[in-house]
Order: sequence, then C-alpha cells, then structure tokens
Amino acid sequence: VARTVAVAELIEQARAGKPRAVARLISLVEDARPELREVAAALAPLTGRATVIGLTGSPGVGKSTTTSGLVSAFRAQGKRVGVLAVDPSSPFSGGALLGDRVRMQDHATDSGVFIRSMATRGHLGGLSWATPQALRVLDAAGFDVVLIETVGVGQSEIDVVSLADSTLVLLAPGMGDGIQAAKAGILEVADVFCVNKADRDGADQVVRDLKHMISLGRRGSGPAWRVPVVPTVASRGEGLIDVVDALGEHRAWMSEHGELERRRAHRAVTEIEAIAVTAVRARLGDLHGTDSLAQLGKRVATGELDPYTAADTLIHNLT
Ligand SMILES: Nc1nc2c(ncn2[C@@H]2O[C@H](COP(=O)(O)OP(=O)(O)O)[C@@H](O)[C@H]2O)c(=O)[nH]1
Ligand SMILES: [Mg+2]
Repeated sequence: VARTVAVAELIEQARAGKPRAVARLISLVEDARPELREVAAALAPLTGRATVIGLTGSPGVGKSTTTSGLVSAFRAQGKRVGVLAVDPSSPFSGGALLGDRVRMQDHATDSGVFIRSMATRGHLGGLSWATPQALRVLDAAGFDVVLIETVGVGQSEIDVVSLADSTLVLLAPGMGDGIQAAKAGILEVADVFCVNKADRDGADQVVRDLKHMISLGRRGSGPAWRVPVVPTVASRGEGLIDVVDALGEHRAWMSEHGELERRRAHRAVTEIEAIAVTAVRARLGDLHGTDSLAQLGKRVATGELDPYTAADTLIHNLT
C-alpha cells in the first residue's frame, strides 16, 4: 500500500514539473523494478499529448548540436521539452566535447527541460528497450515535445521511426551521406531532412541530390508527404526555426490524413510485441524437464524430433 502511494505521489510531482520525480520514474522503468507495471498502468491515461520527434544520422553529423538548438527553439515557444539521448557518444551520456556539454548546461538549469541519456543498449536493436517507457513518463509528466536522439547505425534509425511521430534525418556534406542515405533506406524513414554544416562546401550539392532522390522515390497513389530538405548550421543556430516549421507542417499533414493515429497505433503494436516476446522468452527459460528448451534441443540435434514439432511443444507448454 505504501508503494502505491509513492508511485501516485511521484507521478503527481512529475506532472508538477519536479525533475527529480521524473528522473525517479524513468529509473523505475529502466531498471524494470517491481513497480514497473503499476507505473505503466498509472501513466497510460495521462499519455498521448506529447509530440515525439526522432533525430537520427551518422556520428558527428550534428545531432546533439541540433537537439540543443531545437530545445531552445521550442522553449522560445513556451513549450516544455524532454530529451532522450540513445547514443553512447552523445554529450548527454558523457562522451562530450566540452563545448557541447557547456551548451547543454544552459538547459540543465531550465526546469522546462529534462534531459536523460538511455545508457543501456537493449536486446531489441539499437534503442534501449526502456526508451518507449521513458517516453511514456515524459509524455505523462506533461512535456509538450520529446526529442529522441539516436545514432544512425544499423537498426536504430528504424527503431526511432517506430517511436517517433516525426523523424528528422541529418546529413552533412563531405560524409558520403547522400549515397549512404539511398543505400540505408534512410530516404524512407525521413519525414524531414536536415543538411547540417551548410557552412561547408558541398552542402548545396547534398540538398540537390536529396531533392532529386526524393522526387524519384515518390510512390503510391495516396496523398504523399513531400519530404522537405532544410539546410542548417546547427552550431550557429541557423535554420533551426525552419526545421521547427517543417516539423509543424508534417504534424499538421499527419493529423489531416490520419497518419498520426496510424503511427501511434503502430508504435503501440511494436511496444506490446516487444513486451510479449520478452515475457515469452523468460517463460521458455523457466520450463524444466523433458519439455525444456535444452532437452528438446538435444532431441532435435539427434534427429529424433523436427524443430517445428519441438517449437509447437514449447508453445503448447507455455499456456
Ligand atoms: N561547421 C559546422 N560544425 C558543426 C555544425 N553542427 C555541429 N557541428 C560540430 O560538429 C561536431 C559534432 O556535432 P554533434 O552535435 O556532437 O554530432 P552528433 O554526433 O551527431 O551528435 C561538433 O564539433 C559540433 O560543434 C555545423 O552546422 N557546422
Ligand atoms: Mg550526439
């Protein structure tokens, strides 16, 4: 009973803007503490308000600098902003250049900003498995905008897409990004492109290449969102208002076309699936005796049993 009170109180304090309560709630879910389910149930009716923006791109392209600039831009609009950084090299997780850290410290003293690095990389690809739950905490705590920064390697940009309402993909000149973008299927995941480091040679060419690829990539007969390409110099704060505008337009477009609901339902499906698969895997490990995974494995290895029958036996024994 005492625990119930504590959770309710924590949530109340988090909603009142107390950063320590927000941090404690995220720790609760991140550490998968026994209170996790109670927290999840209490948060559910409070969620669905926050605008979730994912940022992805190669290391060094300027994600953290852009994130910091976007925080300032949204704060100027009076919005409360949460940041989840899922990047081992991120300033928020300590691998920072001094300048970046100093920049983020401006926000650290602002109670309208909450920054958290999701330290652990989970088994579900690039994003920590706790990231969706941390997102729920920030949403329920009343943050108007949540920015999720993740380094664009392998699976993580896909993961961030499944979490975000809008995904911002950053490229920069001189990084071979244009070609990589096409290869990595990054074209499909971007709702808005930033060509950062537009103060450098070759930025115009990257913008042209991207626009060309976008025009080629158009498919389907339904109403299509025309992905904007925004040049930025994040280190000087240039172009970030244009990014905010582009994100606003994307959101309006999604609302108009039912895309926001579709994405959020998809997000929930991914989340439920991950939780269910984790639970199933844990229960598989709990099976003992002749029908344990280990014993079935031995029988399949010797040819006594086929793997499909073995899998059916496992699933049957779970229920
Ligand atoms: N010239 C230039 N440098 C930038 C720009 N934006 C960021 N940087 C620098 O690029 C480096 C990497 O930036 P960071 O935001 O940490 O990249 P991340 O790894 O994608 O998060 C830092 O030294 C930044 O100061 C820009 O628009 N122009
Ligand atoms: Mg970074």
